[in-house]
Amino acid sequence: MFLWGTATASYQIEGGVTEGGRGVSIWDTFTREPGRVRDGRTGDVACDHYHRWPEDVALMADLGVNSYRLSIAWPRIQPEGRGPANQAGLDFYDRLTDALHERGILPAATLFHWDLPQALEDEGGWLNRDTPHRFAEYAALVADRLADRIPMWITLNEPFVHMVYGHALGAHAPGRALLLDALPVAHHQLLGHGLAVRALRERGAERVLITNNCTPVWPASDDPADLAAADAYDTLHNRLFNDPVLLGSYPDLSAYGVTLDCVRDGDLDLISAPLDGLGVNYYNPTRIAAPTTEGLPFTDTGVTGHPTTGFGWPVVPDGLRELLVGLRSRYGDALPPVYVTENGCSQPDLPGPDGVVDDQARIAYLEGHIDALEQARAEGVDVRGYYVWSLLDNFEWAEGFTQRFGLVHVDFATGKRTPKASYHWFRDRIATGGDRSDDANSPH
Ligand code: PNW
Repeated sequence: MFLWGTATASYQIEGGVTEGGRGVSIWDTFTREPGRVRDGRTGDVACDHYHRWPEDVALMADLGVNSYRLSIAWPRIQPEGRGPANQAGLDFYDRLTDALHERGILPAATLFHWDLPQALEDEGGWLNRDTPHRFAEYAALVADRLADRIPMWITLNEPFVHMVYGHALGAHAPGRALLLDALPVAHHQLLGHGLAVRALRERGAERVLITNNCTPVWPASDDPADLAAADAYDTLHNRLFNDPVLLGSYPDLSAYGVTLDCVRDGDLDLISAPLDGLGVNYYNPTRIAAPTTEGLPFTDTGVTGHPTTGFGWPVVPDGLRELLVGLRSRYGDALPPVYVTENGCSQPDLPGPDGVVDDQARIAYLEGHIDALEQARAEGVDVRGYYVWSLLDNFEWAEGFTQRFGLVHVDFATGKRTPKASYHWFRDRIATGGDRSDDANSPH
């Protein structure tokens, strides 16, 4: 069964940050620091999904999706990042899981979508080699309760973005600006992934994945300096996170004057344990030229000549086909089935006078990308799922509530949900072209 779904993340939708015994996460801390988030906004309430989840499950049931990618908030399970499970936290996800099953929606749970318990950050966070072990302990607690009913697990969401935005540039929590000194955050997240895979397997988890943010890299020209820069960018963005998981080795970084000193014997064996799928988040391609600033081996020139989203990101549907076909040719038989675990766009969608949100640009975006995915499948890539980012307009990290990615409009003053035109479009697409059972690809 091909999985058609929507994706969200705990801190972006839940709110209820002091309820059910939840501890403090790095995003609670970060959003309270002046100047970090647009308009000084926080995820304290967000979409109030912590209280309104039955309504959100009903929205998904009406949409006709057969899967939902949610994330579990680590500080709800271990408020201090270690120790026994907080039962109230597990109870929340337990109820949600059962409600999804009642509506025929398979839960796909991400264990880490960037909301680290603050107590662990205080001990160095992902710069500390102990954190991967804490992560595996947390994964075990969640799996002990839910592995019998959650058929698909994603260890990490976009370790690249968490490393770069959170630790190299400081635009996301925890707000560290270490530039290339952030590299241990890559390895420690991946080690955490490997240890969590083992913990999940020991508890009978059915399907286990990691989700990487991937981008096709376009050199700005055929000039050897531009080609070398594009190769460097591809190495840091894509290969640094896919190679160790799929091939059991890191790409060579020595040309950029950096080494991963924190890798120890046995780490890569854990990190490369076989997976049931690779989660891929795709938003846009990247155009790269020779470096113009000291310290970085490339310059991101921006892709021009395409429509742009509300975020200003270029809309290049064929980039998804290029990415998927490229993964297949780079990794060959080492590439497990692929799930597109996020794809979507922000638009400044507001209800018209009639209350309708007529987001034609999102419909065009989704249609183009789903067509590109079908094309990649026709070219032989084993793709088994597609999740729209996002079900709901939500807290878009450093941009606060200014970037709306939802199929469903949320009025953040009242919490009111209004399905957009794209919601109705996606429902029709799933109902007609979508929910094909193709037995050759069925995991059961
Ligand atoms: C992803 N970039 O983040 C995340 O998984 C989501 O939580 C987020 O809401 C969504 O994409 C939209 O931004 C990204 O700048 C953040 O390349 C930044 C980038 C890519 C993905």
